[in-house]
Amino acid sequence: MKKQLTLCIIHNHSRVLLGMKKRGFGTGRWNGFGGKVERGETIEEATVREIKEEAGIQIEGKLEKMGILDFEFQKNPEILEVHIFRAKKFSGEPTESEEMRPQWFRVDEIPYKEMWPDDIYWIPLFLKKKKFIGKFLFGEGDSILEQRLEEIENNINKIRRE
Ligand code: 95L
Repeated sequence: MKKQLTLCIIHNHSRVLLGMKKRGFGTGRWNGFGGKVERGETIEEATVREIKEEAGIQIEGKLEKMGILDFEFQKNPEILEVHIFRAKKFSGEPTESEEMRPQWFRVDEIPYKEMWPDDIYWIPLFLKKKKFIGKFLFGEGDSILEQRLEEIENNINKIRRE
């Protein structure tokens, strides 16, 4: 059984908005904004809700679906299916929450060393507006044991995945 999660990065011109995770899973890393999809909610609705909760901003305009990545941890049989979105327009001012401290980064100064180790592989595709699917298996200390990442053509929803 897979658990569905969302991940949204605001990407506007030469900057991206990331958040320093202050508690829970991934504490101490710069993350995108997101979380669990709740019952009765679409993946897009969850994406909008989570970024409002975590960064205090309202997505305006379109959410662009960029990829789906499956994450598996050796110690946990549950696979996380993470739906990755790009948004450009928003209203409000990014504000620190109990969970996240938002900060803008220039796209050529993304702090990969303080991020999840898979980010260095797929964020460059994301920034080039390429769509992708993949899978990462993490071992001890979040080392990457296996990885698959492929760029795909449009229409992400029509791609059948194993
Ligand atoms: N910007 N990237 C993330 O926020 C990110 C990247 N990789 C992950 C891998 C496993 C996981 F559980 C979470 C993330 C994650 N939040």
